[in-house]
Amino acid sequence: ASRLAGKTVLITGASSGIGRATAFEFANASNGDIKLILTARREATLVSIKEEIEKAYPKSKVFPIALDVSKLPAIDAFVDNLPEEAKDIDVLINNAGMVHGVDQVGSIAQSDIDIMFQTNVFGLIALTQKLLPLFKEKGKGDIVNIGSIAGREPYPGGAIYCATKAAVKSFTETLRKELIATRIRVIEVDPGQVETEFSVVRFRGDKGKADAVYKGVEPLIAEDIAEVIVFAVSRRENVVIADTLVFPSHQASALIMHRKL
Ligand code: NDP
Ligand code: 8X3
Repeated sequence: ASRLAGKTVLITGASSGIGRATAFEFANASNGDIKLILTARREATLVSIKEEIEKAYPKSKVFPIALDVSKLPAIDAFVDNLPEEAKDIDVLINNAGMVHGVDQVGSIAQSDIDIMFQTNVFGLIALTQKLLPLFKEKGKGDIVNIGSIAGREPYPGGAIYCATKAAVKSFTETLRKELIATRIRVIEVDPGQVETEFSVVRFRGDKGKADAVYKGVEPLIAEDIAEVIVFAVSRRENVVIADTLVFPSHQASALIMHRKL
């Protein structure tokens, strides 16, 4: 049987991009023998993903539940009110994240700073803290945090986003060290360039600007990262894929890209 058999997986930011693809990849890799709790702000989108997954994998059970991770009190309520059959979470995928703008220091709107930190850092920390007692009680569990090349190599125009991802990296490494005596695995996956709604959100819906990011390059697709996440979670219990940096072949750092124009 698959190492994923019967697991309950909670994915944040499952309405789009990497989170959505990860939901499908878990269903696929477990041959549907899985429970998926899918969260994001867009509940209707989650409901249609649930329908699609349960149709393709009739054994699977998907719980689409609205959660805005930037609203910290909502995180407590969300976990406390999980349906009984979804409470016993084995895997937490902290994927929800976003960027706003390319403004340089001195002209970054405070509201953008707040929303990036609240979503990418405070939400991730709060949800992790909320689920940790459960994992400790079970003596095992997987926590997968989605960082970024941006957390390793900050770039002009990315001060806040890069700082949020550096914070994720630091938090993740601390957690792994603190949990050394347990079977709780702390895993970080750092993508390079992936074409999702990420750039559309960065440029506040300006599709032209978002498309320009991927002009002349072949970015990763969300499924590429989903495969890495599911690979890491489906290793033997004693194997921790601690840290992974994933680029498309044209990319070698945050800013070094080979563009065919
Ligand atoms: P998408 O914009 O396609 O997906 C982001 C997801 O996060 C959506 O499902 C969105 O759902 C959710 N989200 C955003 N804000 C919130 C919130 N406040 N509460 C709950 N959910 C939220 O982008 P990606 O799939 O690319 O991004 C996923 C992760 O990957 C992010 O952490 C991002 O930083 C990281 N990443 C992306 C890279 C890329 O190049 N694309 C590279 C490196 C890292 P909804 O809007 O419904 O709430
Ligand atoms: C997203 C990658 O380089 O656009 O995390 O910040 S980058």
